[in-house]
Amino acid sequence: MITVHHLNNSKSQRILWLLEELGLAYTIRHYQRQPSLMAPPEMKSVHPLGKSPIVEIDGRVMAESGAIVDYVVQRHGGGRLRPDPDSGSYAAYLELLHYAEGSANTMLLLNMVISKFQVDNPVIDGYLASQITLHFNYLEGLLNGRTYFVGDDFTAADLHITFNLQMAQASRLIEDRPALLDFIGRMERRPAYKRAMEKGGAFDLRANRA
Ligand SMILES: N[C@@H](CCC(=O)N[C@@H](CS)C(=O)NCC(=O)O)C(=O)O
Repeated sequence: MITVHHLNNSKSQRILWLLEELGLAYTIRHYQRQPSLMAPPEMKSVHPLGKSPIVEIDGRVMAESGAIVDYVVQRHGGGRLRPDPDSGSYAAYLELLHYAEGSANTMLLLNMVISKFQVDNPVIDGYLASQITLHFNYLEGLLNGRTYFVGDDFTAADLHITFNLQMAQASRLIEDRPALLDFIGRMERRPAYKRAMEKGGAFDLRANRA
């Protein structure tokens, strides 16, 4: 049995959605963000970082959403939701999977911190603006003329990057990027996404904004 320690309005939404896409059985333990938006302290009794998601699977406890997605797809996906490792798309799949929580999340977190603490520094503002343009041009370019980010089929990398795009949407960073907004809409209309939303409870990333 898989247990997802699910914090509201957080990256554990990815894991619920993934498990729904794969039709795997799981239970959810729900946690609510504190007024500070931090996770409640009891999550630290499950994993020392106490951040979401945390998943109990195959007798171990895992944190880091990208690693969890990769592990579940490899060990329990039966070849679904990823390109064949011998295909040309596999490297691009892995790249996007790691990019989401690496480069993309760094930029989004920087944006969140700067707006939350109302940092007013033209050098920092200029750097951030250039990074936002760089990363969303990159993502738009990857999707240009395509239905999914990698190959012809929906993969776990599409699922994984959706959270970053939803964060960007909530922070009004991609209002002028219809292809990315259209992608989010298509992902949110997937039946497995809707089931994950029903089971995970209210999900609104605007609540995490400054
Ligand atoms: N890179 C980690 C990020 C984990 C993380 O920071 N999760 C956030 C929710 S999206 C969290 O738990 N925030 C509350 C806190 O830091 O206490 C992952 O992808 O799992």
